[in-house]
Amino acid sequence: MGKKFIDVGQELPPKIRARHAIHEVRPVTIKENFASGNRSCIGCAEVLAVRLTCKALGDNVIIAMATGCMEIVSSQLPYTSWEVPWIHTLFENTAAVASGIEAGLKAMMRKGRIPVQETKVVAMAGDGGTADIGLQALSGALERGHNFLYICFDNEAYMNTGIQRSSATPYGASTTTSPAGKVSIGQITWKKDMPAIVAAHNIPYIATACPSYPFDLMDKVSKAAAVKGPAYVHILSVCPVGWRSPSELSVRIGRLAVETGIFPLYEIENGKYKMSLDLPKLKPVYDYMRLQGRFRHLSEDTIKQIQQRVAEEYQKLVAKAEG
Ligand SMILES: Cc1ncc(C[n+]2csc(CCOP(=O)(O)OP(=O)(O)O)c2C)c(N)n1
Ligand SMILES: [Mg+2]
Repeated sequence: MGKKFIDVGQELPPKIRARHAIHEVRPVTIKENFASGNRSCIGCAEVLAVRLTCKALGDNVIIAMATGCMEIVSSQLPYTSWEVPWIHTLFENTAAVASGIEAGLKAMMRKGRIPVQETKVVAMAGDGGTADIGLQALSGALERGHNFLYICFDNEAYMNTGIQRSSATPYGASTTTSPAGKVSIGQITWKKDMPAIVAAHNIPYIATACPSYPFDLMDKVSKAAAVKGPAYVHILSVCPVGWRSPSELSVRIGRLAVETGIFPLYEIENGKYKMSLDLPKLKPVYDYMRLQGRFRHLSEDTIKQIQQRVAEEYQKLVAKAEG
């Protein structure tokens, strides 16, 4: 609960007023709005990301969620993990549904049918739902300038349907539809740069995050939710099943993704890039890749090629932040 969620003319309970006074910037709720007892896999970093996200969002939200792992694990009838209003959407229309909810709320407030309030509409989807099938709905919603937050939980493949590649799967990763073997190294395309695509829409706020850096993640979600207009947060979510990694290493692997420069943490605020961490020297990508079975087959040469690309992309990003 925080400033941005306060209803106009509505008196807050004293406890929340006190908390609000302390947390001017990051009004994180202590309540769990994503309940435990869901069906996520052991070591799932995505469910951790959703939990942290919900803490940062507070109570006054409406969530539209695409089909994908998080919807599957949280909404098996007759149970639900959601303590806030939540609607399941299709793969292709999450951002369109969020747009409709936001426009509907606005119209109802204008007509005096509901009190004026700052309910935040949040769309959530996986990498398949964002970078592939839901891309046009997302682009449309960003371009129309809806007041909503879109969060991509990126586990780098279509995981709930059996580890099929998406356009966010990294180069060289073996998946069931890009299997490594005699004729292929696995995924032969480079990961689609979703934050850059979103940045091309010139929206006020974009950030990347990872649950291995929980406070950074919550700060960014909280900041994004406070934006008046479209905001986008892209969250890398380690998937031990799909990445063939030990479940107890998910947090460490997420940290390595950041420390190697493979998944840099940064923000773009009104067009201005800002790196979230000062990393004087990147760790070798091998440190990250060796812990994951999906890269096990890669040759030294391919890893070198990936290392070079990662270093180049990271430098480009740092140059944008410095420029
Ligand atoms: C148009 C359409 N195609 C295919 C499916 C089947 N489907 C449901 S979820 C899913 C994969 C989701 O991948 P992603 O968005 O990355 O989420 P994850 O499961 O990895 O969390 C697929 C292919 C569908 N529901 N709708
Ligand atoms: Mg996915």
